[in-house]
Amino acid sequence: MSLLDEIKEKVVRGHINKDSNYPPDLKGKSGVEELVEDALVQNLDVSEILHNGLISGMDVVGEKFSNGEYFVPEMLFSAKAMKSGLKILRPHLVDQNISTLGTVIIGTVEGDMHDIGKNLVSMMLEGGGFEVVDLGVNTPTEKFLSAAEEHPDAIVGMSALLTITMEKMRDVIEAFQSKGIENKIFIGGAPVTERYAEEIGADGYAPDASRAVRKAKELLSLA
Ligand code: B1M
Repeated sequence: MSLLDEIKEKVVRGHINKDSNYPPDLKGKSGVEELVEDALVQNLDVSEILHNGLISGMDVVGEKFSNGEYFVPEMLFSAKAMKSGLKILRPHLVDQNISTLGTVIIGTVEGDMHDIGKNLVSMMLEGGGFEVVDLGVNTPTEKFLSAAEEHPDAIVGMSALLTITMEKMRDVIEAFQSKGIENKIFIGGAPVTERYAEEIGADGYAPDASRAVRKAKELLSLA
């Protein structure tokens, strides 16, 4: 099994590191942390580690949840394992020396607790030279509004992973419009599409973290 496949498998099993007790049969064996470190030592491409190891592991978790093989606790263990890997990759995704191109306010919409994708977008934006104001998860409309009022030149990014919570994006955009707040808004997240972005009047859509950076530059007329 390749190192990337091993990372993927350990994300699927939710095994963080050698000391983790979960799952019991893997205690004492390398987990996501050790394997991501190994991959970096072996000079594997950071983007490969991210996409073909960590993210593809989460895709399998999603399939297992859909077909009833996994429940919320298993998803949570996998999410923790994924985050432990992302933490190690972070310095490689974020170059601290790049000057600020502009500010991006970002948050996962109200009712939605998914933050892995949003955090990845934040990291890539920081790596791309943006200052990020991260509002976290379950972000009420008012919080987006007050952050935008505080940062009138910033662009606003919203993330949603649930079909029911993505409707909150529409509410936020309507609230911005009715208050005459003109910050540009872009959106993303697994159920979100370009067409949906157009429908609700968002200024942009990005399907993944690297294209989120491109979109942010485009919205600030930097691309
Ligand atoms: Co949830 N969950 N979950 N979950 N979960 C999904 C999203 C689901 C698709 C699983 C499934 O059924 N196959 C499903 C949603 C179905 C739907 O509505 N269409 C689902 C469900 C149903 C639920 C609950 C309702 C389960 C329950 O309680 N019965 C519940 C809801 C809780 C809530 O939010 N209120 C729930 C809970 C959870 C956990 C807490 C256990 C955990 C989240 C932990 C965390 O985030 N801290 C979790 C997880 C881990 C998932 C899956 C397995 C993985 C999500 C993930 O992190 N992917 C997910 C299935 C899946 O997506 N395969 C699933 C990896 C991440 C890198 O990708 O977030 O898509 P993603 O981000 C991408 C792009 O979308 C994009 O860039 C990122 C990187 O390329 N992107 C943006 C994201 N935001 C962007 C913003 C941008 C631009 C691009 O601009 C601003």
